[in-house]
Amino acid sequence: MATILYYSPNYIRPIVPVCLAKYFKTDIKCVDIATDKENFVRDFPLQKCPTLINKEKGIYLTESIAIYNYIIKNSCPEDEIKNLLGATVLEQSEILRWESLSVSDFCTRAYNYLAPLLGFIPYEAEANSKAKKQFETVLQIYEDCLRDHQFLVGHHLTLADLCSAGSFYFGFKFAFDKHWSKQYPHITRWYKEVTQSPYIEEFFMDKEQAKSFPQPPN
Ligand SMILES: N[C@@H](CCC(=O)N[C@@H](CS)C(=O)NCC(=O)O)C(=O)O
Repeated sequence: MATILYYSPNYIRPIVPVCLAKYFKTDIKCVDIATDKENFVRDFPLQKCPTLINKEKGIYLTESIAIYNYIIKNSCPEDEIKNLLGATVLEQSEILRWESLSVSDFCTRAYNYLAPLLGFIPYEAEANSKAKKQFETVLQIYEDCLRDHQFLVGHHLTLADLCSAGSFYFGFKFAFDKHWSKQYPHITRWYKEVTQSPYIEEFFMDKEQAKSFPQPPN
């Protein structure tokens, strides 16, 4: 029985785990939840992606960070594991910090601000203005770090960058236009560089930046 990594093309958190499973040529089978809904819903009552399962081997994982850890530690040589996950306790902790920020507060705040502008959920002016400020706070944390550093942790690409770039994808696809990039030049420079890395370039190579930022409904 193959190990299954459940994803959906509609969700961002599974983007990089799927890329890594492919990049490392693992035998993990990437399955779109829409094609295996019954098993997915039965095995994963939270119904969130990504998830990883192999009942025969006793593998049952939810939560992106756990799945990143499993894929990387099982799939690449020791020196590459150190590069991606950190060589020292401090590096490992800093990488985990960005992983967690990017799959939790970043995603939540991006959704709260952008989803009403994109018509995914109802728009309410006061709530959206508050959501905008909250999202800008997390964006500024990235911009400030990347103003002084090429990558989020240390001097080379780590999982902090890959995981964070995955979370930025919907923003760049639906909202972060050229005007936005002028406000956030360091995030934009970093995003271009990280999404061209061999680990994830296959997914990102044909993806274009948003042409305009969505505006509140009239
Ligand atoms: N804490 C989980 C969150 C997973 C999550 O919320 N995934 C989204 C896709 S990016 C999802 O499955 N959403 C479906 C839903 O909320 O119904 C993780 O880090 O993996």
